[in-house]
Amino acid sequence: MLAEVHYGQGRSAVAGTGHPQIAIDMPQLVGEAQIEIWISDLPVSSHRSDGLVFSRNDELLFGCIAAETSESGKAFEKSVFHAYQQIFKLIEDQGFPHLLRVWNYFPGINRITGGLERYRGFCKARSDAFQRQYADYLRRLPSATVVGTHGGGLVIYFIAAREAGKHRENPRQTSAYRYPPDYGPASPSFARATLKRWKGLEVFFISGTASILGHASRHRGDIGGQLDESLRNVQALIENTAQEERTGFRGLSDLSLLKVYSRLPRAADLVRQRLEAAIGRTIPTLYLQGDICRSDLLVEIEGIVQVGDPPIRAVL
Ligand code: 3EB
Repeated sequence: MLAEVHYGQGRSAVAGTGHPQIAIDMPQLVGEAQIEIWISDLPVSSHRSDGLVFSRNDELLFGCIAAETSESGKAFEKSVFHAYQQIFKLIEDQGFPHLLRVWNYFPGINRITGGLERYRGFCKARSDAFQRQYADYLRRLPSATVVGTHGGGLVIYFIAAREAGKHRENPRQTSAYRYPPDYGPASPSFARATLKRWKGLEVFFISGTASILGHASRHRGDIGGQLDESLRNVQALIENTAQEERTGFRGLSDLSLLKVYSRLPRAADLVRQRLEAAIGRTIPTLYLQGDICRSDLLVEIEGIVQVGDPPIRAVL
């Protein structure tokens, strides 16, 4: 096992004398409690270093870091910047310098402190960290998720590789790193998806995907409409990459795992019904209550496609 991620009420945290054990303060909305488990067929070793917990095999490193989140916007931005600097240092030192995928969870994502929404402050600090680290930072941006938790601190977990993955964009959406300044002082530093291949084996990491066309939010106040738009975005992303990269997967039905974040717990049944109507009930799916990074967005979905038995796999 490379890592396990638990969801539910209780402060977010990372622990592990062995592999990383991550807790995210985000209630599960549907079904029995599930654990997100990251496994590998290759030998795995686990380590700690300066507040980071990580495990690795010959191909990949899975790491996590937790930090306190202060009420002050400036102090929060500092801790985000510092966390990213620690991540960059770790992956360089360990010989896995290429980030593939990053998950970011923290409370109060839409709260305004010091005149700036916390998500926007997060984006500023993350962007500063990437720009300071990489001269060609736009080409290094990994796929990502940023979702708001109930409480606890900042938790970031990530997957890095020895060789770069192929970061992908969505033909229906403006690249997030080119969003106009209306959405905050720094554009969000992430790619829409990342494809990683080892001859015949593939992992396709799909970033958190919401009801955004171009750069505009769509279907305000309509969670069903937002879910359908998000699914069309995921479908376009998978199909476009499948065509251009000639992958072993083709479309939505090839998804291996989905995570669905709903801002409103009472909408969980509607979201599940709508999702199952579109893609059936066979894809393992985790439904979580989380706050989406734009206050007009109610739902967000992310996923993974796995072809063959790649050296890292997620199961629920
Ligand atoms: C969006 O497309 C919706 O800031 O890393 C989704 C996934 C979103 C990742 C990020 C933000 C991020 O802009 C929000």
